[in-house]
Parts: sequence; C-alpha cells; structure tokens
Amino acid sequence: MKLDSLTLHHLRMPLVAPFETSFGRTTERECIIVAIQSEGLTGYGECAAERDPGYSYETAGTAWHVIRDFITPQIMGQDIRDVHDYQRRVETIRGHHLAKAGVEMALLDLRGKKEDCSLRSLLGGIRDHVMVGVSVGIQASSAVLVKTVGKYLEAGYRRIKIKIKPGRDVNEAIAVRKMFPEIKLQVDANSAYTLQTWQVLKPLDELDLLLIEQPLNEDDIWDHRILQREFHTPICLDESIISPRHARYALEMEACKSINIKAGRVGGLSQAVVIHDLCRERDIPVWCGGMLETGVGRASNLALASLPGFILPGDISASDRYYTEDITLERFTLNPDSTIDVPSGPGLGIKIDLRALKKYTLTELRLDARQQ
Ligand code: OSB
Ligand code: MG
Repeated sequence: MKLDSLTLHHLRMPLVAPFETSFGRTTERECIIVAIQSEGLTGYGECAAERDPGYSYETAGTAWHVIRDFITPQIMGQDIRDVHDYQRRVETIRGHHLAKAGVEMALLDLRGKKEDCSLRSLLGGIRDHVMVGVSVGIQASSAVLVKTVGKYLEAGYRRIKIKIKPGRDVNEAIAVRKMFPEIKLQVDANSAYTLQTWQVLKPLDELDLLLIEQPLNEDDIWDHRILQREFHTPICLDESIISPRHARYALEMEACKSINIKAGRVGGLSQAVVIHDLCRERDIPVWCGGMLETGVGRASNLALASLPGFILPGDISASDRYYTEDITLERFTLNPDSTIDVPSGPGLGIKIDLRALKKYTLTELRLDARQQ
C-alpha cells in the first residue's frame, strides 16, 4: 500500500454534558483525526489523546508533534505491507501509543476499503452487535448521580459504570446500588488511590460489583496484585496495561481478573488483538474501553469488541450520549437489548461528514510524500 499523503485535523467538539473523572473535567473534547490518502482512497483514524495529560501523558499537542515529526517520515511515500510492517517502523519511537494507534487505525481503514473488507473481519470479529454500557462521570451529588443513572437505565443501558475519586466513592456506589439492586454495576477510580489510602474502598466488596477499575497508579501493577488479594470483587486494569507485555505481567502476577482493552492505550488495534488473544488463552474476560470517541473511534471500538473474548459489556455508548453533532454521517444507536450494531461496510464502515469535520477543526496540516 503506497501512501501519498497524510492530513492531520486537530478537533474540538462540545460534549452533550461535562464528563468528570478523578483527574479532571472535560466539557469540550479534543482529539486528532488522521486521514491517509493512498491510490485515490482515504483512510481515517482517531487519535484519542486529550487536551490535557490527565488520563495519559500524551496530549493532542504531543500526538500532533509525534505524528508529524516522527511517525509520518517513517511511512510517507513508502509501501506499507501490513500493520506488522507499520508497527516495526514505529518501534524506534518510544511510547506515544495514542499517536501510533491513530495512524494504525487509518491504515486499517484504508486496507479494508482497498480489499472491500470490514474492519471487523480484518480483526477476526465474530459478532454483528456487541453488549454495551455507559460510563457515568462524577456528578454534583450522589442524589444527582442516582438520577443520572436512572436516566441511562431508562434509555436502555443495562450496565452502568460510575467514576469515583477520594471522598466521592463508597457513598456514591451505595446510593446507586440501593436504588437499583439488580443492575450490572462497576466503578472506575482512574488511579486515584494508593496502597496507603485504598482501605476506604473496602465496603465496595459488599456491593456485588462486576469489577473495580484501576484503583492504583499506572505503574503500580505489583501493588494491584497486593490489592486484588484484599478484594473478592475482580480488579480490572485500564491505565496499567500499555502493551501485550504489560498484560502478561499483570496476568502472571495475578494483579487483576479482567482487562479494559483500549486500542489507543496499547499502541493500536493490532496490539489490542494480541492482548485479547493472551487473555482468551487464560480465560480472562476482557471488555472494550472508550475515550469519548467521535464516530470514527466508535466504529473502531465496535469492531474490536466483536472479537470472541470481549464477553463483558464495553464502554461504547450511543452517539447521542456524547455529541449532538458528530463527524460521521452515521449515528450509532442503542438497541433495546443494550447492544450496538457493529459496522459491516469496508474498513471502519463509516462516512465522514466533511462539513462537520471542517466545523470542529482547529488546525489542519497536510503532509505530502514529496515533502518527506
Ligand atoms: O478511564 O475508561 C476511562 C474516558 C476518557 C478517558 C478514560 C476513560 C473514559 C471513560 C469514558 O470512562 C468511556 C466512554 O464512554 O467513552
Ligand atoms: Mg478507565
């Protein structure tokens, strides 16, 4: 596949409601959309790096720099055979997984379009619709949280995740569990606790939660092992798993009983599939995480979640949970059984709304093969 040019779009899109986690509050989401042109076709990818280095050290700014100055020169004007070829070329760039993943997604969309094959098939997906849930940010009070959760349940979501942080944890979870005794419920701390402060979370173990996501720091895989021994509830790792190697470490250490797989965090869909396979061999259930993606990243998440090992509901909600206007012509909707259909068209199976893309683009940069 000979690559002719690559265009970067730095986007800022208003969320339907602010999204608050232990690391901050987002009202307008930023990301980088990557468009790769090759032999008359265009492949799109979404780099989920946010404005601030809260969830990850990467930001939209660092991703722009790394894609423009380091990734693009490795691939532009070149014949890229497949994702393994791509991964080999970017191997010398340390870290910056969100940046690498955004470009890989565009390459896979291109390949699917060239071969008239859906991303789902390219990845080895087996489902045409996937179980989903909703990730609810920290609300003004536990009463507001209970109301917000009720609204999502009414909309048809059958799995709820609530964000927690010190001072806003056990009480929130108890309030939701009391009002909705039967629902599938889980919590996500986004690294807000330590081995010194985790004890306050102990009552969570009595709430019949599906899992407790990333209570400790990104580089605390060993400490998560210590914590998992204190809880019956499965610990699930998100931030800590940045590669197939880290997944293996966590599983060998018994630091968790589940992994939230995000293609961005692990350097691309190809790496996400490797982690999926590793977990499947060991009967470790995985699920697909989200990062408030546009329709581009959402299509990719749906394709990934269609692999057989994704047996827990993913953080992939309907488009209207995030944006009143999206950059894809398709809008993803929730089916009555709390599933969303996996796109079946070539590549990501979506069409870009070029007018909306332009509307939300802060900066655009085209890099041609000749300039490299
Ligand atoms: O920790 O899973 C997370 C959003 C941004 C960054 C990190 C996380 C999240 C979410 C939202 O929980 C998931 C979604 O609905 O996209
Ligand atoms: Mg998380």
